[in-house]
Amino acid sequence: MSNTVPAGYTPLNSESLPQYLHGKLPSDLELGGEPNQWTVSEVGDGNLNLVFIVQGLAKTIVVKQALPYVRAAGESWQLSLTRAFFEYNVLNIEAEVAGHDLVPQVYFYDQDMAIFAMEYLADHIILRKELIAGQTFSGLGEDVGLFLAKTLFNTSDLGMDAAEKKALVSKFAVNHELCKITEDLIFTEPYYDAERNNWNSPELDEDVRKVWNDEEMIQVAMRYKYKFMTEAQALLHGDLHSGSIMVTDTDTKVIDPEFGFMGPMAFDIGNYIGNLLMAYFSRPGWETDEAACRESQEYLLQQVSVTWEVFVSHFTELWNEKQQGEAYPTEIYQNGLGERALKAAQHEFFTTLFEDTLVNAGLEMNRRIIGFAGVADFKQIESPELRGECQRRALKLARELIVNAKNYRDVATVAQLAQSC
Ligand code: SR1
Ligand code: MG
Repeated sequence: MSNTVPAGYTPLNSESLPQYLHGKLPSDLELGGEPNQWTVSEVGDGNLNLVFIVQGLAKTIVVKQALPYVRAAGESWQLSLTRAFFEYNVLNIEAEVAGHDLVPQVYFYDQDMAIFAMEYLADHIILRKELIAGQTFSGLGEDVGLFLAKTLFNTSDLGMDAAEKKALVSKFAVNHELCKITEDLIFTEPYYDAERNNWNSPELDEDVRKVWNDEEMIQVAMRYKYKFMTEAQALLHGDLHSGSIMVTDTDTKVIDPEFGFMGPMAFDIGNYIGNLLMAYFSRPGWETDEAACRESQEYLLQQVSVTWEVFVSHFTELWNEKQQGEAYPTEIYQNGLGERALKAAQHEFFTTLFEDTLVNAGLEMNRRIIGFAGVADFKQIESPELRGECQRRALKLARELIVNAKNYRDVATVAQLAQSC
C-alpha cells in the first residue's frame, strides 16, 4: 500500500480551516465576511474523513478532507489520501450524467491537502437516520432509481464511447486501495474468523459460525468477489448505502462516492437494496407499535420495488434512445434485427442483473452484520437480544438471496421472501 503524504499536507481543524480557505476559495465563491467571522464545525461521522461545515455571513459550504488513515480505526489502519481525488472526480461525472438534482455541486479540489469543497445541503438529512426514525419519503425510490439508471447506463459501453469508457477504467483503476477495503470487508472477512469482524456476540455466535462453514454460500461470495474485481461495467458510486444519501421531503442527493471505480452495475444496486432490507429487518428494534412497525416495513419493501422498477424503466428508455455506445450497437438493433430482438436482449440483460443484484444485496447484509463496518439500524438497537433477533432474520434472507438468487425473478417475490423471514 502506498501511503505517501504530500509535503504540503496537514490535517485541518475548525481553527485552521478558515485561514486555509481564505487563500484557496475560487473568487466566485464568496462566503461573506472575514475568515474570523466564519463558523466552522467538524461533523464527520463516517468511517474515513474529516467533514466540516463552514458558515460565512453570506454562504455556507461543506469541506471534506481525507486523513492518511481510516478515521474509524485510527492511525494503525493507514490509507492514502488519493480518495479525495476520486470522490471529487466521481461527483463531477455523476453530476454530468445524472444532474445536480441528484448530486451536490463541487467547488474546488486541492490535491496536496486532499481536500475539496462542496454544496451545503441545508435542509437535507442522512437517509439512514430518517429510516431509523420511521420517516418515509415519497420521491425516494424514484430518485434513487433514476440516479442508478443515469449513472450506470451513461458510464457503460451501452451508453458511452468505447475509448472514453476505457479511459474511465484506467483513471479509476488507481482507486485500488478503496476497492481493496470493499474486497476485504464485503467479500472476504465475513466468511472466516477475521480479526476485524465485529458481530453481536454472544447472541449471534452460533449464526456466524454457521456462515463460516456454509460452503455453498461462501463459494457464491467468492464468485461475486471475482466479478467485483474484474467486471469493469460502469462507473460505480461504490458505497451506495443509506448513509450516502441525503433527503428532504421532496429532494434526494447522493453523496460520498469515494469508493467509485469501474465495476459491476449490480454492486451499486445490490448495496442500496441490501441497506433497505436491513432497515426493514431492524424495524422491530425501533418501533414497538405493531401496526406502525408493519407500515414502515411495507414502505421499505415498496422502496425496493420502486427503485428497481424505475431503474429498469429509465435504463431501458436510455437504451432505446441511445446514440452511442458500442455494446448492443444501433446498427444491429435499431436498424437491423429490430424491436423484438432488442427487447429480448434487454430482457436477458435485466434478468442477469437482477440475479446479481440480489446476491450483492445479500453480501452487503452479511458484512454489515458480521464484519468490521456495522450499520446504525442494527448497532443502535439497545437490547442485544432484540438486535440479535432482527439480525438473525436478516441473515436468513441474505443467505437465501445469495444461494438461490435465480429463484427470484421479480421484486414482488423478494418482498414475499423478506416477509416470510
Ligand atoms: C474502513 S471503511 C468501512 C466502510 O465504511 C465505508 O462507508 C464503506 O462502506 C466501507 O466498507
Ligand atoms: Mg462513505
